[in-house]
Amino acid sequence: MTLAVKFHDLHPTPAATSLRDEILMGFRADQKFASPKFFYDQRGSELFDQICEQPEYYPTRTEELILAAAAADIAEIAGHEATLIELGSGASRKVRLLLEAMRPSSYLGIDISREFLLESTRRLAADYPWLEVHAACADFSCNMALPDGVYCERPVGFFPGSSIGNFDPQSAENFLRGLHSLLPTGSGLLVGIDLIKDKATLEAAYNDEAGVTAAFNLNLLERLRHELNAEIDPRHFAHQAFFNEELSRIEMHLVSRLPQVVTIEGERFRFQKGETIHTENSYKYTIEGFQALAGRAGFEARSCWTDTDGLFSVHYLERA
Ligand code: AVJ
Repeated sequence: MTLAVKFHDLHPTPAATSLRDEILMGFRADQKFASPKFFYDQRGSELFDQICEQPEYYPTRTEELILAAAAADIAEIAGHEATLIELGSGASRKVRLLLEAMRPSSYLGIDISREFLLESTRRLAADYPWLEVHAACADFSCNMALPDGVYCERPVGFFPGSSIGNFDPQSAENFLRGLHSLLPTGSGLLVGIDLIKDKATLEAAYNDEAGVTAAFNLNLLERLRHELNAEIDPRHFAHQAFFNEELSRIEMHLVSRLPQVVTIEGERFRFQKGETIHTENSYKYTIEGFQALAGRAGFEARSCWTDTDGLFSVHYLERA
């Protein structure tokens, strides 16, 4: 019995220079922006976990219900002894719903947040002694290779939580096409996709009463203070999240509460009152819309499961 997690450093590793360069580039733009991948420092990953427990944030609990109900079906399609590869594994909680039914021979968790990844994969290894557990710290939004020694004949990708919604549809398609060239024919890809629904439900999920999503959004500025010595006061910004119906996406912004100048790495950035930093997009799809997108990237829709209210969907795609 081994509790050890085999750790792999993947290329590209999420480097500090990427934070600096990408943040500066985003702040220089007319519409200031920051990639949502920068939310996930240690504190941000913890806050995201708390978001998942908020009553308004339906995606997590709904996807967990769907996965629990579909686990046997999924196992039947995927077969035993697969290598389960989770992209953006975070707390590695959802995968637990699949492990007993699927009995994969190994699990690889890939996440941008290194310490968080190590903790959660160690817990996983302790709880499932029969499972070979690997961890790789990587920014999978860049082109990525799988680490040596993990690769097996039947990889099944696991991309839950509607994380793919952070990409715009064209980038999501390109991302899937990247996985298509990485995976052998017949590989599976299990993807969670949040569905288009009424505006009130969508907007409540990103404006929870307890203010956890606001804290998550504002924590980005704390990160810039700590890691880039930014002179920026989080109290001078407000959380904003709304559904952009035309583009079918939730947009999150940090709104400047007053005219101000902030400094990052010695560079000054002016904000007017009401001006925003665009921090996240979360695209919502119809089932047909997502299947068409996956099809363009070379993945065939094998199966799709939803909850009775049609809030969320889980898709089993097969690399054609
Ligand atoms: C991890 C990208 C799926 O878009 O719902 C949750 C992130 N941001 N609340 C989402 C998030 C604010 C989440 N994803």
